[in-house]
Formats: sequence, C-alpha cells, structure tokens
Amino acid sequence: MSEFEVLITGPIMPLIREGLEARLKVHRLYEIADKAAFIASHGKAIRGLVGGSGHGKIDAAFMQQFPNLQIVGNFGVGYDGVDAKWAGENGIVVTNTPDVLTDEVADLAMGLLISTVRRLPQADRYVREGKWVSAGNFPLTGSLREKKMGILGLGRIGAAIAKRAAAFGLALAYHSRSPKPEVPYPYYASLVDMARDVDILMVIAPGGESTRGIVSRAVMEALGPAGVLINVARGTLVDEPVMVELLKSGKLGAAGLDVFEKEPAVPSELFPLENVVLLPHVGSASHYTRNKMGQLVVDNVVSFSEGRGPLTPVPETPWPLHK
Ligand code: A2R
Repeated sequence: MSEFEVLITGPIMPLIREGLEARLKVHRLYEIADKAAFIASHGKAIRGLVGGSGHGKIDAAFMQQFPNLQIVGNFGVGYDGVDAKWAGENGIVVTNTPDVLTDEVADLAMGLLISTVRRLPQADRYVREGKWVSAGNFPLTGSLREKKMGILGLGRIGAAIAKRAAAFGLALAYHSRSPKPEVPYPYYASLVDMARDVDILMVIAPGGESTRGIVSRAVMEALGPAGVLINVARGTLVDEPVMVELLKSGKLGAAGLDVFEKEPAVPSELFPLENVVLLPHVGSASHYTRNKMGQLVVDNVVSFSEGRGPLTPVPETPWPLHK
C-alpha cells in the first residue's frame, strides 16, 4: 500500500473509491463527522483530492488547507468547480476526464434536440394521459428538415455533435474563441450574429466565469420565437431568468435543457411549459461511459502517485508543471 494519501470530497462511484483504495491510502471526507478537525489534524498528509460536480467547490481556500497537495482528480470533463488556474500557479496538477464521454454526450445532445423539436416527451405524456383516445391525434410539431444549427463550442464534444447533425441533414455553423481552419462550416466571431442566422443553438462550451451568461438576452432574442436552444454544457452559460421569461412569452421558441444554474434545483416556472424538455444532467450518465470516466480518474491519480505523471492534465496545469 502506497503512503500517498488521497481525500475523496463527496460520495463517488464505487469503481473510483475501490480503485483508489486498492493502491493508495484513501479518506472519505463525506463520512467524517468533524471535517474541520480532520483537515486540521490530517491536512498536511493529503497529496491528492478526488471530487466531482455536486461535491462543492475545490477553490483556492479549500486547496490551501492541504499544504502538500499535488493533484486534484476531477470526475468529469468540465472542471468549473476547481480553481485550476490557482492550482497550476501553486504547483498542483488538475486532471479531468476528456474523450471517454464525448460520444455519449453527443448522442444525448441529438436525442434532446429531436425530443425538443418533435416533442417526444410531450407525446409520451399525451398517450399516458389517455388524450390520444379522448382528444384525437397529437398536434403537429416542428421539424429538423431544412434547418440550420449553430454550435457554441466546437471542441471534442461539439465536433462529435456536428458529425451527427451533418448526418441528420442539418446545415451547420459554429462559434468558439478562435476559428478552426480545418472545419468546413462557417465560423461566427459574434455569438449574437450566429444566433440570428440559425434555427437551433447548441451549447457545448465549458462553464466557469469566462462563459457566464454568454447566452444572453441579446443572443436568445436573436434566436427568436421560432428558435430552439439546447444546453448540454453548464447552466451558467445561459442567463436562466431571462431564458425563462422569453420561453414563457414565446419570444424564444423552445428549449431542451440537460443542465441548470443551481442543480438539482430547476426553475419551477419551467414545469408547466409545453415548449421545454428538461433532463437531470444525464449527458454522460450511462453505465458504460461513467465506468470509463471513473477508471480515468483512478488511472490519473495512481499514475501520478507512482511517479509516472498525470494522464489527462487540464490546459491550465500542463505537465510537467513549472512552479
Ligand atoms: O478554444 P476554442 O476556440 O477551441 O473554443 C472552445 C470553446 N470555448 C469557448 N467558446 C466561446 N467563448 C468562450 N469563452 C469559450 N471558452 C471555450 O468551447 C472549444 O471549442 C470548446 C470546448 O471544447 P473542449 O475543451 O474540447 O471541451 P469538450 O470536451 O468538448 O467539453 C465541453 C464541455 C465541458 O467543459 C463540460 O462543461 C461540458 O462540455 O460537458
């Protein structure tokens, strides 16, 4: 058993816990009654933290309690809950779980898009409520035919969504920080301009302060009364109160949402709306993909603890780190 000590910040899948426990000395912060006392007495021994979204922020103040911290293993490709910039500046590497969830999230994004446009959950409710018998055929819906989709964030997942959308016959455009010369679709430097030109806006860029509220009132009004917003990234990218207002008034046509600003709280004003489809952040949530993600967390921390370095460090903490 290695003397490399790891602290798991919140309840996590057994595969991760057991994978770490087989090789390292592991503490479960979420099972410790007096967390402050544990950290005060044992913080110096901790060299790795493992956590995910929903476990609370791993910010500078949290990490500072562990003076010998060397690695933060984040469960998920999005690491907006970790202050990676501070970590990098303080000699701590942060790892995430890219690639292994790309296809799963892209599949979900297309499923949510079709569900939203063709109103599949609403149609299912219609059958269950006996309305097919009592009220006749389900009303006609929107269509993906002859539509154009703009993708906000053409990274790993955005590109996988683009591939699928192209196969569905959608015309495509994208907005990201910089244009990609190898991509055949038009690039928009302005998100508002892209929103004006497309029927569907697919949001798949990272959360965090740099993207907070970038799907603004101006963007959603540009998308317009026939426009469809799909968000499979983070709730923070969208101005949520404005989105609710525009969906209620019909100034935004429809929305398919897998993510929300204050999960698991979802604005209750969305519940009665027929032009929204709501999912409980399930983009990567299959047994297959969560196992791949969990194994990657374990492999990162174990590799690091054995002196072989991290496998998938985030861009803010490139390996080897220069303090
Ligand atoms: O760096 P660029 O130009 O390739 O753009 C990235 C884009 N992006 C942004 N676009 C507009 N404004 C921003 N402030 C901004 N910041 C980043 O998002 C890139 O095209 C994309 C991110 O791609 P990847 O790093 O490959 O991430 P991946 O694996 O596709 O996952 C995206 C997100 C995660 O962060 C989770 O929040 C979510 O999907 O599940």
